[in-house]
Amino acid sequence: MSLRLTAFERSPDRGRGLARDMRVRWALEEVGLAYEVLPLSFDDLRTPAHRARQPFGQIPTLEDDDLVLFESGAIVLHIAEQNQGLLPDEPRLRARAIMWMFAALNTVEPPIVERSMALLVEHDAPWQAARQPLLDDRVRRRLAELALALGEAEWLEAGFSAGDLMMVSVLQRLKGSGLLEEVPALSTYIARAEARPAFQRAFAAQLAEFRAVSPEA
Ligand code: GTB
Repeated sequence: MSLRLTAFERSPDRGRGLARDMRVRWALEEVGLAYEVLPLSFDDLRTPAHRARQPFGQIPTLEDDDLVLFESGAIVLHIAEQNQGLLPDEPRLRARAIMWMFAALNTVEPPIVERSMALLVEHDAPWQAARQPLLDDRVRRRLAELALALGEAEWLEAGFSAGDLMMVSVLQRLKGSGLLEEVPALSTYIARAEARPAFQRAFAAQLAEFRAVSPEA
């Protein structure tokens, strides 16, 4: 089996592991699969060769022998379904874990991405100052609801699953915003996930790749 992942050649996050290849690396490490990385520049993303892998010209993609997948959620689900360790075997428990993957991608990630895009690309817009508190509150609401669902538990369901992997990956984009710090239960949840050896290995790998092309960093 040969696995090849596409990632930014120079991630704009400068090795903070916030781009969506990180969740795939983490999943691969959790199940113990080796993979190679194809680093792509922003120009490479627009080439026909990459569009054939990813019609929207984005990373990540995963080539699993002759199977080509895009969409980080679909890729992590594929890894979790084909290997032991990220989804329970029992069908109803498995469905619950997959449900949390969808919740992360469809319910929690959109307000987080909208908020960070507003800060990144709309910061000079005349409406930005009035809109920002609204975007912050939308994120706050989701964080409070998620913290309530998590309660005192370590993970969203009985054991760590692809649902937690995806949820934590989505929440990490809020680091430094101050919003996570308002919800200590979620900060602890993220720290617990980041302490996993598989996360540590994935994080170190992407950081080493970034440093190799940006020695000044
Ligand atoms: N829904 C797709 C998926 O989940 O795979 C979304 C993929 C996506 O948004 N990819 C981004 C991309 O390729 C990189 S991850 N963008 C290039 C383009 O569209 O031209 C998003 C991202 C980028 C940078 C940071 N950062 O620097 O903190 C965080 C997240």
